[in-house]
Amino acid sequence: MANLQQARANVGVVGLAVMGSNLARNLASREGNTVAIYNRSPERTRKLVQEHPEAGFIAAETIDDFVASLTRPRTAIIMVQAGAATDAVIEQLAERFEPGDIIVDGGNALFTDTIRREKALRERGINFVGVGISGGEEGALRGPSLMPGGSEEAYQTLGPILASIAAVAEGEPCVTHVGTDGAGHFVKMIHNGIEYADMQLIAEAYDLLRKVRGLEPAAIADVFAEWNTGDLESYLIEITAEVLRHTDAKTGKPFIDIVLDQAGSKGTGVWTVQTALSLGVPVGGIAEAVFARAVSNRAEQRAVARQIVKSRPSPVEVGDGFEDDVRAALYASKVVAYAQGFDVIAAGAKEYGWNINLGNIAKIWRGGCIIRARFLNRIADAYNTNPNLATLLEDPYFAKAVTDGEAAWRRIINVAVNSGVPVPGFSAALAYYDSLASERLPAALVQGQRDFFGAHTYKRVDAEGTFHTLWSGDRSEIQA
Ligand code: NBP
Repeated sequence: MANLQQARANVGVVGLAVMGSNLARNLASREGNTVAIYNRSPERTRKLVQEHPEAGFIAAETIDDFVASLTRPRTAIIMVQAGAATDAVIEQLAERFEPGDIIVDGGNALFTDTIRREKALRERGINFVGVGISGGEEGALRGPSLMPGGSEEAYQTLGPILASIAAVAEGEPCVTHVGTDGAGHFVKMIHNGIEYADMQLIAEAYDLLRKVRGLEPAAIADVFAEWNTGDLESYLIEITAEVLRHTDAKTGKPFIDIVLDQAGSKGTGVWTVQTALSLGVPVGGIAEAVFARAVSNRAEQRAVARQIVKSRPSPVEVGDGFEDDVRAALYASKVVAYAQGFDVIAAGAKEYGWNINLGNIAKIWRGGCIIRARFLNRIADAYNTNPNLATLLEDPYFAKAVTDGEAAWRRIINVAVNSGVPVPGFSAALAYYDSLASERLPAALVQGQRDFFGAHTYKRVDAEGTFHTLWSGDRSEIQA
């Protein structure tokens, strides 16, 4: 039974591995918070209390004691492994919580799981909030970007707590109530998809500077450091320079050369693309980034192909403006990848009934998270000026950014193709741009083929209605 005299913590954290313990420390360091902590294995709880006496944690070794230590409405943030572990902890809390209490899942849950959990708990009178947390363990400790979903009622209590721990960008906490039920986890998923694309595009720029221009990693680090003073300024460009400048202590070689060229992933990129596919939103720039990691992991196929392909193109000779061209191609491709990501958010909002302010999403990504960047201010401005943009590329700043870079973008893809350097991200982004900008697409032919073999019908450019041609008959047209 809950002993009300013990209830002193305004928030609790369940799950004290790296993310949970850092988030608990962050919460405890902010004025006004008293933090209860609980972990399935008590050793983790004891260690955290011992190592951080300054936090003044209220430590519990049983879930009953944990629940009893929380003031009402009870607010508990779960930071355990996504999936079955999260369901198990939710149930333990839900059995003990009362109507109006708040269970928060700060793990990387799939948004459809969050929708399901929120509905089930709402029927029991309990608020359930899925919060996307970006920024890794450092962000959890010092200030992450936070993307909460759930009800307005829950946000009344939770909002100030989250604002107290979030990163701050230009004086504003990087948190906003994204939308109801799974909206927060949905937006976090798209954040990660965009992150995949951003990283891949940077990697392609590096590859061109290395293989075509022939620069050494340290010199490329200087190029990225220089780019980080302009429009491309971002955390990812900054750390790229750091990684490229690093030397392996064991061999004395550039660190980049001793790392196996096979990139890992934890699944949020795949979720983004799967979701975009099911919503019918083209996200080629993001999808190619996910596929690029998959190709990198096909070690056996790569080995076979290297044996079969005897001759590879030599790098094309390039002139003085090459670095600038690569920068322009990178920026234009990045704009496309972000435009695609925001398109999925808009489509998700429509499909799931979320009222998402896209400008606010850009704002909360300016600090704390992996894709934090100067240019997110531009995206926020674009959506604040016109919340109904058909595409980010319609905004005058981005339209100009892409058209200004277009010639360089085409030159770079040309050089890459002729030099045999794969640039799936750059190419997919340009193909998307060209598709949007084309007067006519060959989709008309696809539609003709569909009508031919499957009587799928078509529309005409010059008349209302739906039509079918009697392909196996006299080829006259009928109204469908
Ligand atoms: P892990 O994902 O490694 O999970 C370990 C924690 O889950 C431990 O506290 C463990 O308790 C607990 N746990 C497990 Br496993 N099964 C449990 C069960 N059946 N009942 C109760 N507790 C259980 O921890 P993490 O890396 O700190 O990540 C926590 C969450 O945050 C994950 O959902 C992750 O995806 C998400 N996330 C991680 C990052 C990141 O950068 N790492 C960023 C953003 C979000 P034990 O100590 O008793 O085994």
